[in-house]
Amino acid sequence: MPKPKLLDIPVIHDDRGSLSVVQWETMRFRINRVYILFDVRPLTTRGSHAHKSLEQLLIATSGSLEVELDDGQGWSHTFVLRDPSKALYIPPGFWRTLSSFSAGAVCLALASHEYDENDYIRDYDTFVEWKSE
Ligand code: T46
Repeated sequence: MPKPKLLDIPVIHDDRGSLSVVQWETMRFRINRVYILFDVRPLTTRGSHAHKSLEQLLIATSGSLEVELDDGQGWSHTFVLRDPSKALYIPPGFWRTLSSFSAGAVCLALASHEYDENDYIRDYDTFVEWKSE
């Protein structure tokens, strides 16, 4: 089973600034959807769900946020995203909680599938039960 991982995104620096590139060698899946979280209110928590099949990369393109991942079987870890040259890979089957968004934080999400509410598990007890099946 794939594990969550903070991946390095190649960055090209020159005297005009920096350009980070996500391409196939960074990806672990084909992108079918891109969405952006922005204008997040202070102290807001987002996520609080798991996906059955969806794989994603999350990148803080501006500001910072925390992403807590929980496998429903005793493992959890909080990743801090604050660098556009890092992408958090989230495999299927992890409960995610996004919090501590800084003012002006922008989170880019690259997703393996189109939006499908049937892929979400939004109740934690149901998630733990699903993981133990
Ligand atoms: C995830 C975290 C990191 C759509 O209609 N299309 C979309 O592509 C998405 C992502 C959402 N929606 C609708 C569904 C809800 O009515 O937008 C509303 C807010 O979605 P949600 O409450 O799921 O947003 P977050 O920020 O809690 O979660 C999102 C993603 O849904 C989720 O896959 O992993 O960001």
